Amino acid sequence: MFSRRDNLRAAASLAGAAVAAKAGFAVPAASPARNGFASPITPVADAPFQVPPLGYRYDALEPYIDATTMTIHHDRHHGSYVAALNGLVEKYPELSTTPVTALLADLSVVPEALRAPVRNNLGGHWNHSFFWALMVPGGTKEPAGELKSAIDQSFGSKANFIEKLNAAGLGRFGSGWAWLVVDKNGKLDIFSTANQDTPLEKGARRVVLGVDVWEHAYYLKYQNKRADYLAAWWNTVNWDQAAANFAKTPS
Ligand code: MN3
Repeated sequence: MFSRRDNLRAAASLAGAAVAAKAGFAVPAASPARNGFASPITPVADAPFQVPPLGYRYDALEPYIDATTMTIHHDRHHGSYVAALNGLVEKYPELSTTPVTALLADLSVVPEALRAPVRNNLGGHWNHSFFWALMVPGGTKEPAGELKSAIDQSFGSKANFIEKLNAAGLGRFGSGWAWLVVDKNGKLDIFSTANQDTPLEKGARRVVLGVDVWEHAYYLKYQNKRADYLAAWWNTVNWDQAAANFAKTPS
């Protein structure tokens, strides 16, 4: 799938992204050549919405998440949300000028006829952009600093926390996500959202961690065994990114 040149390019971008992720910087804007793939959805250079690059290779999360799943998930699923958003901008220009998080926190400002597609596609874009940045090859093993203390205080231990978040993901009937957030009272909370609904809509002050439990995130490798996918997924978590999400000043 990759030429040698693409592999070298991907390796170089991986090194840069790892440094950026460690420092808690946002993932840079998409460059389709950078990941060395031909996307089925042709990116438009000046389109208002772009799929952010993974920051690591498609096979970098193996054996936990396979390269084919990552490729389809990132390029096609996320790509389709972005393509739909760029189409929606023509009908609703404010979509490209209003901060994404503000719109998702209060979808009532979106004209009613466009609210469902904005909820689904802007939610899908935000959720997946968050998700790619939350994973890193090899994981970073352990929460650190204030996030570790907060998890221990709220859930007793990291193991108990993981059990509760997995239960939220397993309990989601159909498609959705499981989240760790800082709620409006400043407390850690775990819940699940359906479809591409975001935790922002539920009033989360900060979103710390989240996992995609749509079948498209795991079916090729794990089939119907969502529990096995969830157990494996923890090996990919970038706890440094989660800690940065936790520490972020509320906007
Ligand atoms: Mn997904």
